[in-house]
Amino acid sequence: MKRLLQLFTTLILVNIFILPASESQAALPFPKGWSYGQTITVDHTKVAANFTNFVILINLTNAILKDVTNGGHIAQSDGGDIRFENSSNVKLDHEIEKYIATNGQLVAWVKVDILSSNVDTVINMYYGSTDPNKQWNITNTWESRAKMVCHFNETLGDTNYDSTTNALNGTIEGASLITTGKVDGADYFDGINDRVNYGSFDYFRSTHTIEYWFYARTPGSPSWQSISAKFATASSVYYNHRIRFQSSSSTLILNAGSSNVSSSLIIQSNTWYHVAATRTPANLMSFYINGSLQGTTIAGELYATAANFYFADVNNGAWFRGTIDEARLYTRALSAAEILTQYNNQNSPSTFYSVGAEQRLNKGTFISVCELLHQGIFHQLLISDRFRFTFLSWFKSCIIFPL
Ligand SMILES: [Ca+2]
Ligand SMILES: [Ca+2]
Repeated sequence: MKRLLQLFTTLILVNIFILPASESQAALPFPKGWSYGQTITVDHTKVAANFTNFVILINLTNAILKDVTNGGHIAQSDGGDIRFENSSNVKLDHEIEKYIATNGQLVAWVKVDILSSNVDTVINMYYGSTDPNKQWNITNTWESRAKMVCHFNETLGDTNYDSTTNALNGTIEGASLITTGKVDGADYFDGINDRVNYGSFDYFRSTHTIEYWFYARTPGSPSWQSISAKFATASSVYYNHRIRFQSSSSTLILNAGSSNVSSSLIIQSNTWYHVAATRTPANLMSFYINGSLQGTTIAGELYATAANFYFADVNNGAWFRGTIDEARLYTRALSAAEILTQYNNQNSPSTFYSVGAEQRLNKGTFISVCELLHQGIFHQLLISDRFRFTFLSWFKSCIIFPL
């Protein structure tokens, strides 16, 4: 043993050499185990206020985001190794709405811990990991006051699934699942007898926000179309909630009990619009289209009702002809700035952020600090400039560093 240590000591630093780095320098602070990454830089001019835990849409298609079996760099065929971090290496929760391994399409919702309206916010997307765990965390992506987040991304079945823990799923009654929505797929309604039924939940009589995208189709009949509605049983109240498209006057109208607000914006057919209605604790209703306030009113008195909430119908009439996508319901009133920022992001993801060139993990420049030939086996203790230590017991000609 003494002889061995002597030999070991003698050989320390005798033969220092530097192995060439196999990849170019990478500026990204890679988490351990991930090999590829890109920066995503949010344009602060598209962000209307400073936010915490703001969920942004990332919508990318890039051949490098195919999975490895299709020639790309994603390790898992469902995109499970895709990981988002802020610039301080704090993991960000996200939901993958869609990932196609064969063409590299990614639709993801990422909860950004700090989103600034003063400076651009940089988040990092990593992939190509040997970690078998799924990196997404769907339920943590959405805040507790989000009571329904339906992406309308289903391609089979008769259910629109809610991504929140509230599980407020919609039952599709006749509507068609189509692949061309505002964000990924959507539901198409024929204006005759198609709808989605969410049951008789009771969120409209207190503080809330409802928001979604819609696309009215020609011909514009019937002339009064309910895009979203919950009927009220008291005849003097009419609707606990309704957003209706009046195709004859190209307006959108929000009903809350006996109160209503009309859009100032002209609503065209065959065009996507984002609509949002909020109710504050003081019962102030605000009505937004494309992030722009259309008007306000004080909500009329509403009564408990067992009527169901529908998209595209109210009480078996005034059917909506068109498409609905990305619907959400919150038990808080989103601010005007939040609604505008969501609109900016979802309406044009590619101008909301810019994506940097792919970076590959720099596995470091390795320096052999200790070498030892013992019983015919060549040993090395190595240090890399990334401060990771590796001990190799291998033949010199076979030095490879799969960090
Ligand atoms: Ca969708
Ligand atoms: Ca039908």
